[in-house]
Amino acid sequence: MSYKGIIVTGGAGFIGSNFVHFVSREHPEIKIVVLDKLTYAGNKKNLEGANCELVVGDIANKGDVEKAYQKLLEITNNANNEDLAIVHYAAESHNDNSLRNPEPFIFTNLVGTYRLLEICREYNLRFHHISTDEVYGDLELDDPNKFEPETPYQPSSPYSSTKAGSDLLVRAWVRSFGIKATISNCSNNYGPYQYIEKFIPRQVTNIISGIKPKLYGEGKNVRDWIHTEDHSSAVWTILEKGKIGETYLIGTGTAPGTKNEKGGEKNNKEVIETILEIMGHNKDDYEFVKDRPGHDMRYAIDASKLMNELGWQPKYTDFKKGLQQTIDWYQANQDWWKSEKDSVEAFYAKNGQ
Ligand code: NAD
Ligand code: TDX
Repeated sequence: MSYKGIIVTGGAGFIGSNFVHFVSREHPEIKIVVLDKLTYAGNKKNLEGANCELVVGDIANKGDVEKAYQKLLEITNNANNEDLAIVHYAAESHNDNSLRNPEPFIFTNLVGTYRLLEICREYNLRFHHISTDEVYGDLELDDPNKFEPETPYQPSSPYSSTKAGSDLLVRAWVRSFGIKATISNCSNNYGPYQYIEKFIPRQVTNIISGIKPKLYGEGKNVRDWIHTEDHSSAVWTILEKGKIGETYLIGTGTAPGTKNEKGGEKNNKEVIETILEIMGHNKDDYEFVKDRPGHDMRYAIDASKLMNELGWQPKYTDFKKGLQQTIDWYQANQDWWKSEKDSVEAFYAKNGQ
């Protein structure tokens, strides 16, 4: 499948903007409209150098969604709807925020996804829904199983439950209305442009700012890290070769018992120690803070379906190298995050974190 134009929702956020840069670079002939509300997590600067049109608007607002579609028609010279797609990244994405105020999660993640599905239904547009491994709940540290597309949903937080709900809306719209949609559930991303509330950029910018990194609980929780560039190439592979109605898990690991079984799995303590080491500090120069309520213990993705059926492979298999590049980016782009640092830390401090 080839496309003449795509709408990328949430394209001014972390993963969405990395995807916009990926498509601009790898497929410059494709026209891109970014539909983004520019919440605290969205930043126009993330799109500098990318070839795209930004429509500032809310995915939960029918008029704003229609405006983005009209803009796409305009810049593709009225391409046929069969040649157009919506790639849906926009979300309220932070678990800690969802524990303090779930309301925006309901509007953006649920109502917003509904609005996009409806416009796809009206104009017969291809839809790809970006979701998360968190919909599957969590695993024990010693559980021999990993998440697979068929794993039952068991979300823990307001964030993950609204993402789970949005996935179910997509499945229902495929079955009931024949929407041409696919879903991907990806593990934890790292890389440039990630807002500094999230684990890795928070700790990197803490160290640069002379603040000790903060580890929730005992630091034993495991996340399955993937570089955002690999996430982008996986989404592109699904857009090109994915089967309508299917769910693909995106991660760097394969099935239990196979060679790449461990994928990007690392506990938070290991990640902090690696960051400190790369940045030339003592490995134990961090502090433990109050745990997150309902904190998921472990995520682990089996991405063999994507690898075997669609032939995708990750490129960033050396976590330390990817982390080094990410740290370099935050060091070189202090103007991008410095003005936000105090308010983000004040917010965490209020919560004992
Ligand atoms: P982010 O918070 O960095 O960016 C979200 C973007 O969506 C921002 O640009 C924001 O302005 C925009 N947005 C929010 N509400 C909107 C609305 N109502 N209308 C239009 N735009 C709106 O998020 P991220 O980390 O880049 O995550 C992107 C997607 O990937 C999300 O769907 C998330 O669930 C999913 N995901 C994230 C991870 C991860 O590790 N961060 C892993 C797996 C899946
Ligand atoms: O300061 C911190 N200290 C700490 O120990 C922060 C901010 C987090 N943590 C822990 C909590 C998690 O175990 O680090 C781990 C990662 O935390 P987050 O960056 O908040 O990510 P997580 O909750 O795992 O969710 C992320 O991955 C799945 C994204 O934020 C989601 O959008 C995505 O769906």
